[in-house]
Amino acid sequence: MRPKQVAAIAFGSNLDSAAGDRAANLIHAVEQLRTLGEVLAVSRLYDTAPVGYLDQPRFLNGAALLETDLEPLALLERLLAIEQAMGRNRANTVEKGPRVIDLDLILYGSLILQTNILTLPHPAMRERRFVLEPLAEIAPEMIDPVTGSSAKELLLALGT
Ligand code: PH2
Ligand code: MG
Ligand code: MG
Repeated sequence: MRPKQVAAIAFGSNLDSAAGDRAANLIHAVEQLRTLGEVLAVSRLYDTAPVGYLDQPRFLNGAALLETDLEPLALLERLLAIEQAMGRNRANTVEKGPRVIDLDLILYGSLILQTNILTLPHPAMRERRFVLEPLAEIAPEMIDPVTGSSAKELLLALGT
């Protein structure tokens, strides 16, 4: 059996849901993460301008560290199940568009993985301040195994 691993999960919301506003959605999602292992750290919540698809409301973003027994693909399935249970519907939505909850698996220990359904580290993590800022807050020394840079270094590389 693989020993427990520490996964970094980035989360975001820019729509209200049955659970409430963006902050309520993120708090609810973090409570659900606690069913998947031990949540070691949770960042503060960052109000961010939308990136990629611009014609949508501002996001609230954050990150958590989860120590878990789950294998990466099993963890991904559980994250998608939490999204669905919170009312996220992937079928009829714009790619990179508004969503009640987005839970992205960013890092899984030092694992490098490339499959049709999951790429680790998350391929966009290095360009996304809304991922790196909360990650560097809770895990500044966590290493991106592809570049060998820490979260703090990746954030600094984005500039001001
Ligand atoms: N997520 C996206 C697209 N754009 N922008 C911000 N600020 N925060 C997000 O979480 C985000 C985004 C697709 O996952
Ligand atoms: Mg996602
Ligand atoms: Mg995302």
